[in-house]
Amino acid sequence: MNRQHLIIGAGLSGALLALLLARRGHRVDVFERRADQRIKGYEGGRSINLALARRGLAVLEAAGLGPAVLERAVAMRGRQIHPARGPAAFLPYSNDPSECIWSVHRGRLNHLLLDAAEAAGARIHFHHRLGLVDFDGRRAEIIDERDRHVRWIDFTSLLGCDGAGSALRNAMQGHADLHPEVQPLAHGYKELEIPPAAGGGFRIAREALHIWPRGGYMLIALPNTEGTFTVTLFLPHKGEPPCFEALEGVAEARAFFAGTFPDALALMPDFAADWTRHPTSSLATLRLRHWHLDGRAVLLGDAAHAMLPFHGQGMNCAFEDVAALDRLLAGCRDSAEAFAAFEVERKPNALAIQAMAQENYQEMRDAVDDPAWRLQRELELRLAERHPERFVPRYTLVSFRRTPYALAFERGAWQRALLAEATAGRQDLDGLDWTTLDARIRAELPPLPVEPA
Ligand code: FAD
Ligand code: 8RB
Repeated sequence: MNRQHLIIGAGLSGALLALLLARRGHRVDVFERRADQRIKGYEGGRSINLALARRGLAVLEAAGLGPAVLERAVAMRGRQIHPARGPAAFLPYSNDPSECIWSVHRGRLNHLLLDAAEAAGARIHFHHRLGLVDFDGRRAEIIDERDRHVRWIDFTSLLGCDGAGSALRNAMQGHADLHPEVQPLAHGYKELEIPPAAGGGFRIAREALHIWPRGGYMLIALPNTEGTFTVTLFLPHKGEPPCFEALEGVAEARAFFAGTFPDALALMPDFAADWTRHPTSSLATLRLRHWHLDGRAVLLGDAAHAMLPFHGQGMNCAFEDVAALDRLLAGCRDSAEAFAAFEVERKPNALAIQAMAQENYQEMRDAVDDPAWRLQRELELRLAERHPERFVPRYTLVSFRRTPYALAFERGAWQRALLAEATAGRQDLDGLDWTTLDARIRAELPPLPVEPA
């Protein structure tokens, strides 16, 4: 059957989906609004990195790209906490050295995916933007961004990989109500950079995700292979200072950093230039009731479920979406059936990771200083040792396992309630009733399936 699937967007999910569908022998055309970044260089030369977790890596490995991706990745084995006062502290994510998240270069990862997709036969049309869609006639308006030339292209189905501002989603919404719900975060973000040390090399610990938690806001830094760190400040847009509105001038921004993140400021010689050049951007969670229009169009990745960044799972979730859609398209009778099954499978998981991403902001920016929180972590570790197949910390389920997000969320909620209850009013774990705790865990948490390495 000559199915004409048009993929909209050649970002992370579009490029990977093109690769998988082309390998299955589909004719694949991808339309990407932007220029081919392999020619011009990414983000104006800026190093933007992403945290790749087990579930995202598993999809890349299945596509045969594991070694190429990991070759230039930096392992992040824990949080390096930089408190307001006192020395930095390293909190490992796991006792198992294979359990780490990987900092990967967005541009390089996208190059790799595009090269592989083209090698598999996909045709990627850069400078081509989706405009209007005639869903009844199954024709899509594709606009050449260079000369505004417009073509109408016939399709069997449109696969929406066009990101948080999805044009396909807007077109679908004009045809049938998807019931979109946008939940903006009152905090925005700005990116900065720590350059390499004078003789090359890293100016702060290399194999860590750095966090400067400050209660109402935070600064983070992820390592790049070249010795640089991409730094992100998360802060309220407006209101009681500190907020972005009160830091419009670079002098105010520098004074704020000098008072709040003096150690980080000392590592950023280009602070003033970065602060003025890089925009302050917004964050939001997007939920849709419907992800597809029968067999004619489907949304995946950020287009379907943009999320907050605080669990580092947007790309990982998008890659899982791609793997699921590829499997369902191959296994179902037609695209209507595949898209419906895709939505049923993925929507509960997207909702769960969106909720967990929201929660993890609180956790990153202040919980680390709280003695009650630390006692719960201590108990969590002890219970995980006693029941390695049952009591697995939620962070581990999300980042180092492929447990469906919805199940991680559910088990995490149960575990957290137990931790809170068992440590309530306590200073330490002395005299805990381990027998009862063990019994409750055995009764309520079935063993998790063993995952392939
Ligand atoms: P995108 O990768 O955004 O791709 C969308 C593509 O569609 C783009 O190439 C765009 O040009 C194209 N497009 C848009 N409109 C049109 C149109 N009308 N016609 C044609 N093409 C169009 N996730 C993680 O898992 N870990 C992280 O650490 C992490 N860090 C992040 C850091 C930053 C600064 C940001 C912004 C995001 C981060 N994310 C991270 C989230 C992750 O980048 C996204 O979830 C992921 O890229 C989603 O993939 P996507 O394919 O849906 O969208
Ligand atoms: N999008 C990340 C984590 C969790 C780390 C932990 C958090 C920046 C935009 Cl904020 C953040 C994590 O709990 O210890 N893993 O990976 C990545 C994160 O931010 C990325 C760099 C980011 N994502 C818009 C900005």
